[in-house]
Amino acid sequence: MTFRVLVLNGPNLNMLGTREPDLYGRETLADIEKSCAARAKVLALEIEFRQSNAEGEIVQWIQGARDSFDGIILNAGAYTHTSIAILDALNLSDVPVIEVHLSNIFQREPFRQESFVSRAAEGVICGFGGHGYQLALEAMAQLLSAGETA
Ligand code: CA2
Repeated sequence: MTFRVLVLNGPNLNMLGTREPDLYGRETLADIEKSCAARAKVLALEIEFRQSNAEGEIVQWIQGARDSFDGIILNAGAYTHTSIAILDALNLSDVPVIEVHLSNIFQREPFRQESFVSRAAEGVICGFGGHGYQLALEAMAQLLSAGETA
């Protein structure tokens, strides 16, 4: 069975690779998408990779995931720390969620150390830059195949 995973990226992540390389690395979001596609192939996952700066669009994508995807990997950007709407959508989605951040949010400002997304996530991967997405794909593959046999 091939599992389908939706990889969602929130506001400003389309700017990756242009500024603040010390914090977020030099990879662009397109680079991260490419390495995710390669990793997904090895893991026999089908992925769809999307980015939006709009909270409502992210909510709609999460709502739609229920019917079309088996899991969600989410870097909600700054909405991580503010959006109850995204948290509610994740709770309604009925699929496993893995939260990813490029930076180690726990080493940063106090307001970044709070995550609404974490309340709905199976786990959180942060601080490994773009490689964190690949770690999340591995964790998701394992989670979904374990669920299949349980
Ligand atoms: O570490 C992460 O992945 C974050 O989700 C990134 C968000 C930030 O608001 C979260 O607290 C942690 C910000 C993404 C901003 O991306 C930029 C890309 C290039 C230049 C500047 C910012």
